[in-house]
Amino acid sequence: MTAATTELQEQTTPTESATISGGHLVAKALKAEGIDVIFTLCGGHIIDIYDGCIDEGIKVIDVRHEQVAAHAADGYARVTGRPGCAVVTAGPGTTDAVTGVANAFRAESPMLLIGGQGALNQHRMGSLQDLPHVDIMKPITKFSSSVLTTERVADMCAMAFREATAGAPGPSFLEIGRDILDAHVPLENAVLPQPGRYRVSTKSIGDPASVDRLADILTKAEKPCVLLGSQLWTSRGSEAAIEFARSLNIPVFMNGAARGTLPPGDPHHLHLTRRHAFNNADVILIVGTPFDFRMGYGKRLRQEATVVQIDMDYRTVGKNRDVDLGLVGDPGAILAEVTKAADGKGAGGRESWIQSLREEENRLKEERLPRLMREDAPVHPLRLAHEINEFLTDNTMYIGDGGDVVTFSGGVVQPKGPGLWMDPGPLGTLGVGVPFAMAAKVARPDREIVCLFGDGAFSLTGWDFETMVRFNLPFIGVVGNNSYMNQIRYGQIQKYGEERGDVGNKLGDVKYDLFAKMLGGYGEEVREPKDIRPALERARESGKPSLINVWIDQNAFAPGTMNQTMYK
Ligand SMILES: Cc1ncc(C[n+]2csc(CCOP(=O)(O)OP(=O)(O)O)c2C)c(N)n1
Ligand SMILES: [Mg+2]
Repeated sequence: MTAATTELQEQTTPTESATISGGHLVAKALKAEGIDVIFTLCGGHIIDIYDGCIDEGIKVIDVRHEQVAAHAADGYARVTGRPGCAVVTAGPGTTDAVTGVANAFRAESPMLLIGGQGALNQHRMGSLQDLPHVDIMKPITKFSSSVLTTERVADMCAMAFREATAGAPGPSFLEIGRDILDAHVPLENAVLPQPGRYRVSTKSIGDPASVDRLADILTKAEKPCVLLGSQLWTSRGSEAAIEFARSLNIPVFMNGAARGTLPPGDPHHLHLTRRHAFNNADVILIVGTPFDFRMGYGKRLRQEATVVQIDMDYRTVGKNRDVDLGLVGDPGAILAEVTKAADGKGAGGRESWIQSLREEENRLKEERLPRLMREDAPVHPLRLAHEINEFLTDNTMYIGDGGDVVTFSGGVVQPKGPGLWMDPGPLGTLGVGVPFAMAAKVARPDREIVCLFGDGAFSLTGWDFETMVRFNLPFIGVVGNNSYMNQIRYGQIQKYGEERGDVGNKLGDVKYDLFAKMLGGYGEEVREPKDIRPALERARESGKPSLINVWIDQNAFAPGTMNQTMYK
């Protein structure tokens, strides 16, 4: 045998090829999306994903309830603009996460929930924690599927992310069996979609003719107004919206995640006069928010007004209310395009309209001021909201999680910039506060987080305050404590009278400040309005997760609650 043949033989001798497990393929797929943290509660089915996360440098935040993991993934998506990911075990782990996924579904927030499942060779045999997860998740996701081979784990994750992020975003669900995660396959057999190459931007401006028509409608309008909704933030269209409002000289109202697009004090920022504007405008532009209950299903708009709707989802446009023009696409991109199309067409002559709204706004503010400044104890919820509003900095994210106490705050608290407001969205889920604070602080450690809780809402997911302590995630929590589920109690009193009003809604007089201290955080109790601000300052200085327990008036009910038709 010559030296040459020996060398050839050595080259062709099969060497052991590199292998990779399903759990590690999950981690690679998350990395490809730029995801740097997962929220999870452990279970034997899913531990190989953790092992993969170690290799890929993905942080594992383990929480105390899967609902929290799912809400945190939703919150992470809202803050970062990248999809969030929660990993939960089979059976109860997955069902516990249902509420978080449902919330993301109604809020159009892109997240991936990965749930465990028994091994394929025990399919339908009654393995531990076996449930039809995919069927359970189907109605509350954009995409819900099992993963049936280890080779395609990353490919299926890419598919799930494509569905979650394209068009109007939303959650995806993947069920991955224990054996699929554990098995090792040759690396070259694994399908590994490359970062940035398996999905594309759907930032479209829709029909260009509609853009021109909208520019035309707006330049000719005498009394136009625009409502910016949550999709504006989803599409990161804040700058486009500001430019649009200024160059077309249009008064702006904001709701949901779009709050803060224009800061308070901006000449085009309006807040209290929305109903007045909707009753009097000649053109009403609705951007990225559906005609749902928050909009009176579209019925609270002046009948004669020209109504235009922009939305990422074609199914939302014209739903519940006819529109004169609808545009489907990316709200930010469309507003930028409309601004361009309107350039030079002139948009003057509406000073008196804006002036009249401003005067009405000031009148309503003046009228409300004494209520914001009330000195009574227990504290009036409006005074609490006012103190919080005064406390916010340009870099404070405000999160609301509760019933009436949060409804009160909606009229008072004004975030100082885009992306600084979080609420559950149209599912109205209590319990998002701690998980949203967790996600926001993990994603943006430089940012201050203030979260206002109802005492009822806090109780749902409050144990994860401990997770905030364990991971050193400081935030300033305020519990508006009325020892009731007051928003519901109000309706019961109205319907059944005082004596029957307290059934099923009375809570204990819980000292949440002590709860915070017990778990290693900062806590204080406040009874007098004048003590709120100093307590907030001390919580800020503590640098710890904190809860300020503020005893508030049990008999103050929010006008929003009083107006709800279900109680009329
Ligand atoms: C998960 C969930 N359960 C129940 C409800 C119904 N609900 C709406 S407001 C409310 C009361 C909330 O009480 P609290 O947080 O203490 O706020 P308060 O109204 O007392 O200010 C309830 C139970 C809900 N929205 N979400
Ligand atoms: Mg309460």
